[in-house]
Amino acid sequence: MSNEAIAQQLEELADLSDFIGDSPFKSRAYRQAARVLESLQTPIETIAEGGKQALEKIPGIGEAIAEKILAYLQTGTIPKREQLLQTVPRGILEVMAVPGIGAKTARQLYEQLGVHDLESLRSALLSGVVDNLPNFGAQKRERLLHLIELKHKSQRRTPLGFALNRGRELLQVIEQLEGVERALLGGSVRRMQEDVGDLDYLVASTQPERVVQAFVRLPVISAVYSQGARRAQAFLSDGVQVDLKIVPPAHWGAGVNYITGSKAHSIRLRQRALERGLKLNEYGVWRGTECIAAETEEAVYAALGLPWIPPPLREDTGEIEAAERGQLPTLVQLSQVRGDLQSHSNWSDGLNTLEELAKAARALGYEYLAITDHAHMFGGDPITAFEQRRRAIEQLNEQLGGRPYLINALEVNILEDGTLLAPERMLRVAELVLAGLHSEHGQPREQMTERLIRALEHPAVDILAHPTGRRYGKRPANEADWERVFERARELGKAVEINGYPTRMDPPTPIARLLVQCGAWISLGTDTHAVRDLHAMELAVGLAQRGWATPERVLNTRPLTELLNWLRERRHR
Ligand code: DGT
Ligand code: CA
Ligand code: CA
Ligand code: ZN
Repeated sequence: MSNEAIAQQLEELADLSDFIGDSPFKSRAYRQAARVLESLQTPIETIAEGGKQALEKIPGIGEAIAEKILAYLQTGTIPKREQLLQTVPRGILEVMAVPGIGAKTARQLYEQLGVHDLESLRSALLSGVVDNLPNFGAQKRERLLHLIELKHKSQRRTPLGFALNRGRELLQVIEQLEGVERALLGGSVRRMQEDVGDLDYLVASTQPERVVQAFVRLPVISAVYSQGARRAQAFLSDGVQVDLKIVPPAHWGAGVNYITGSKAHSIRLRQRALERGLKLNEYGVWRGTECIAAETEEAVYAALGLPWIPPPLREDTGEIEAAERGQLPTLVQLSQVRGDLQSHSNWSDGLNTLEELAKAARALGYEYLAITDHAHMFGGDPITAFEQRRRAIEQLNEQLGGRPYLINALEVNILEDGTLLAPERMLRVAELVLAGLHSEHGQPREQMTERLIRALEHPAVDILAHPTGRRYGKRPANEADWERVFERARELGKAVEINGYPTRMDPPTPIARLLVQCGAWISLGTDTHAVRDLHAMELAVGLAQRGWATPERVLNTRPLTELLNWLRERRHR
């Protein structure tokens, strides 16, 4: 229960009082108290330990509000708010939270048009029935419609690969704002979650209001949804939601920990603090009114008796227990990746030549790059074309001195029955073969399991590519008995891919975790179809980290000679 959460309940109580036409003095007092709480660093629970009198000593908090806070701390809600919600539809709260909709407008909308939540507000604005209301001009309708459409769009989730780029651009802009000492992009993006709801920024500043003012005026901000003394919520023009939160520089670490989440992880940390007679909030770890850790995340975790936990693990899926036992995994890092094991050139459906790919891989410092053109996309006589590509690769390897070494590889489709769509001769000549699903998705689980296992068992296959076949906005993950599939890969000494292509990110976190637990080799691939896609290795690594992967079983942390040995070993089996 954060100070901010109570502040929000008080705001809502003020809205509800206004809506039913209660005394404006009351709602003004609630709003004032909310602002005070928003800026209060000490956990309100700590102050409440001194009883009602202690709360009343806070400027802006009188007896009636002190009682409400105490009730909230005991029951998790303010009774008066609950009581009003018996007579007013709950959705009125979100209607009144729309900037520009006060009590009068909300009441008109409700009584005359039945607007009782954001969806019905959206319909009323779209259909134009609002024009019948007094004092509801076209300008007001357009302004609200713009806002509501952005809010509506913001419900969609964005693939990490896109959000990360947008988020970093905006981070640079925020860092330049007057009064900003430090800034960080937190939330699900920092945890490298495969898709993200919105962008969450933390800023360290001694002038929070100045930062909020500058932030809401940024040209990239299309609409501001709400703003407070140390926070703001706004939308970019395509409806991506941006949350900003500001803490004093000395409280940076606690703020970072808070903004990074996940909520489930934060809840566990708060519980842990309580068990130790401490409190954790966005400003620090507190013993009574004394803040004992705040400046760095390490200090916050240390105060709770834990080592620092890498953000991709912060999902309350065992990381706190592992940290407690000193058994956190040493996660694979991007800097350890020596090459990319999935890329497509213009010999199949890629945009770039072998040379362009090779040079881009060299610029990334790679030792090797697997050119995994689709076996069924070689034009003319496929065997001849494949042979031509082999020679082109050999020439380039000579020309570039093997930096990076281009691996003469293939990606082959797994057919409905688990056989491969490629001539045996191509499969024999290729140095490395990926097998992947590209058609007949959505088979029953048992059939899919057999199909994938059969493909893995083909002697030429080295790596099972993008195992679940999911694509954002296109199709969900296929179902299969993943433990069985991965176990078979492990027995055969083969690898399963973690694919970082922005719209794939395959397998999703829980299945990536199973893969790591099973102990099969893991291959990181970007599925590059244009040189810029090579940067998606960062996403593949992030997903591997979310699966708790350590470098030992990640194939492409191996030097080239070891990788080639690995390939030859299985060829000779
Ligand atoms: P998303 O945006 O749905 O992809 O997921 P997150 O994890 O970014 O969630 P979001 O944006 O709602 O919140 C960002 C961070 O702020 C979250 O990871 C933890 C923190 N946070 C937000 N609301 C609460 C809350 O009610 N309690 C606590 N403890 N932390 C919160
Ligand atoms: Ca977020
Ligand atoms: Ca957020
Ligand atoms: Zn392709």
